[in-house]
Amino acid sequence: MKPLNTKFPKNFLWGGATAANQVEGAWDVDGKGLSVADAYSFDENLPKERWSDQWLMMTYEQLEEAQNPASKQYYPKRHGVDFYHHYKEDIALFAEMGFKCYRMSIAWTRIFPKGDELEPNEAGLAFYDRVFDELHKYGIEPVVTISHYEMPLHLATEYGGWVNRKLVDFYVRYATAVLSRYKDKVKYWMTFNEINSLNHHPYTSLGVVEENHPHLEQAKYQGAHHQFVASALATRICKDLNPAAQMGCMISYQLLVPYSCDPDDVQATVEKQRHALFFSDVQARGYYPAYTARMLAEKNVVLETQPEDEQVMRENPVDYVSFSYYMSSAVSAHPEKLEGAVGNMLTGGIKNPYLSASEWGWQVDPKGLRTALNQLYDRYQKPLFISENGLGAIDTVQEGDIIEDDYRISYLNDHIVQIKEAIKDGVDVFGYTSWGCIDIVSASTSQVSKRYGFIYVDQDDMGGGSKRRIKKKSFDWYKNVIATNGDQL
Ligand code: BGP
Repeated sequence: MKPLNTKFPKNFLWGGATAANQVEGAWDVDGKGLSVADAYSFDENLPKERWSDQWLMMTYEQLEEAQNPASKQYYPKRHGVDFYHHYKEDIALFAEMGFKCYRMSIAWTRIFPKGDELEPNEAGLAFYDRVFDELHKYGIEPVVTISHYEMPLHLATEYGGWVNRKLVDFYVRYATAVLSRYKDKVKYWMTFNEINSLNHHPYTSLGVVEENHPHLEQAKYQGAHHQFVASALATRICKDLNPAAQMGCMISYQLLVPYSCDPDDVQATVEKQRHALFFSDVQARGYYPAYTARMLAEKNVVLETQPEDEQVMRENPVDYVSFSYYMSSAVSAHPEKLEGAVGNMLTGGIKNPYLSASEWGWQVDPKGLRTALNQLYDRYQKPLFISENGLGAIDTVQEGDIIEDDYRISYLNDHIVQIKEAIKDGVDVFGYTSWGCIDIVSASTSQVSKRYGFIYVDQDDMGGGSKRRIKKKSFDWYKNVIATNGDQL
């Protein structure tokens, strides 16, 4: 029997997380092509409470316009916060906090600008060589997401995105290029970011433009099947190149709780949670779970598969399961009866009256993280990695560059306390990277003003500003958490 463990493991991977399209900027530098994230704007005239509902579905006209180099329309993500030119300074700040790891993604379009080229772009490969070397200079382990909402735009417009089976070949070509190039520099990989988020935004996840798919559910789950096959193939390549490397899957985990003890609410909750975990079920176990047939039949989806798919998936499950955790929400079987209780599109759930919410309506539930860790560990019996957790908030710079983000310290501290509880419960969790360790562009709202970082970046939502980096109060707080390995919370 495992002994009672009351502390974080000695080699616990404390760190922070970003994504290429949200942090790098340099959207058209050194041969990089346009990604779906580069052609993704936001409507700043939407009321603030709807900011999180801005996974805007691009139309083909907008996508065509975005590809026009003379495009005048503003795309916030193209700016990131210029990590591309500031990476040495930023990594030195991560090292000052004592990071053991840094979760990041490789921009597919720096390696294959359009996605269907035969040979990779050397300038792109060389950039990530420099980043990994800089991280290792400080003893920081890279944790790399191969695809994080930034697939080549050309694969969306020319091939229709992941619905097209050709995407498997293009992804495998890209994954092979980076897995072999960095096999001695990267030990921890993830195949796709939040592979289960296609229900929120098929465009950024699958390169699927809604207007072209009268049967959107079919497109989503056919695209997901192709991603499952691609993920299994990448896992096999990863292990062939370096048996010591670890390949993980990554899902968005939102704890769902029944709005009431009404059996209908309970069943609706179990079903919705299961459908979110369907994606990690497939990648962690290597096969379609028993409930798949009913789930797809109810969505009127019939998957097209190749004879070899089942064996490839079964032989190549991932080594670990990682997930993002921000919030929880309640589920009601009869939301129409709950006037005014419905959460925003991103949460999709019903507001839980026992919880507070962030300025973007994300309900804050630290104890839900302990529940999530136990649920996932019981389900998969595989090591877990928390690859995103953070509070998006409006930060204010006072006289003398003082930024008192005590609200962020409270949010993160409360969640880390619950990770420790889960460790006492016997859960094997080996790392935690808080989301947006430096202020970056928000995925759902495209704003920098939804700030997550320990490090403030002087940049506004339209890409203006000095890009100067400023340590917030949470910078030294997190430095101490890491230095004491989570003993002082
Ligand atoms: C997750 C994405 C991250 C990040 C995070 C915060 O879904 O994996 O890329 O964006 O959400 O959300 P947002 O940036 O929309 O505030």
